[in-house]
Amino acid sequence: MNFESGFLSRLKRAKKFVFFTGAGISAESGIPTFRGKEGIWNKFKPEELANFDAFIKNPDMVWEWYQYRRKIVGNAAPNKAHETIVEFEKLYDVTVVTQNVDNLHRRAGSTHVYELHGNIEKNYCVKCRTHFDIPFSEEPKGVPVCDCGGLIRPDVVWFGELLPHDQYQGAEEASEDCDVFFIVGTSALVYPAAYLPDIARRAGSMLVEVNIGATEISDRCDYSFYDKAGTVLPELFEALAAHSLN
Ligand code: BJW
Ligand code: ZN
Repeated sequence: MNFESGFLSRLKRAKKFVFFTGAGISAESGIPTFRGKEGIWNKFKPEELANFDAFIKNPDMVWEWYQYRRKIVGNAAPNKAHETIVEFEKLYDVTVVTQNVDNLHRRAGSTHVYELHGNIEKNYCVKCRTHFDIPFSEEPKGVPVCDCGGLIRPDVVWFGELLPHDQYQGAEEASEDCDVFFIVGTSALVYPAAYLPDIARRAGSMLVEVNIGATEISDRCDYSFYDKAGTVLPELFEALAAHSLN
């Protein structure tokens, strides 16, 4: 991939990077995205599964769906895109803001990660809020139940639920104070996460999109690179290392 010299010079001079990521960055790890041709929501309807009412109405079915995804995530490993973001951390002040629940950024070694939509490795009781670690290797038959009688749910954010305040606040602050804001593998359709690129842009940051195709946000980006994140990010990192300022 060819990167303009002016673009590389701007990156080279920058200090603070935010990587705002979505399901597409984990696609090359074998984790399906939500929307689009290969998305899991072609097979399962979000309104039936990703909200609290659906869970209360049919907890076993929703748990079964998460068990299916827990298994995929448990068998997945970070890919080149996650790993390259860790490489960037050696040269820049990097904050990762992810909508993903798969924990792959931390597993790759990123140290500064905000998780806007929770973490599928964690669970809590809807009644007493006790947290439970249920290893991926465990496969409860039907929805697990707490000692207090409450149902145990995955610690993820469903439609109509608030994002974890500390995570969103941290993400907002990082977006307001960065030089370069990368948007990697997200359709940028889900709010309030999708406000962050505009917050960064208004604060003067350069927006750089990496996606296999154009999205909602493409028109507002300074640069868009249309290929797999596991291809673009390592190539960009290499080009940057080879680029000298004049
Ligand atoms: C690749 C690739 C490769 C593929 N390389 N790229 C306006 C303002 C504010 C809120 C709203 C609003 N309008 C509506 C709302 C409400 C709602 C919302 O946003 N709805 C929209 C759908 C319209 N938002 C909410 O309900 C949120 N809460 C909230 O607003 O609280 C306030 C409130 C409270 C009470 C009442 C009312 C308001 C919560 C949102 C929670 C989202 N949760 C999910 C599920 C998480 C749990 C789980 O995993 O099961 O989060 S939904 C799902 O979408 C998941 C994702 O994180 C999120 C974003 O998806 P993402 O990551 O963008 O994936 P895809 O599949 O859409 O895109 C993948 C991309 O990758 C594609 O572009 C591909 O091309 C690309 N790609 N391979 C590079 N190799
Ligand atoms: Zn309980």
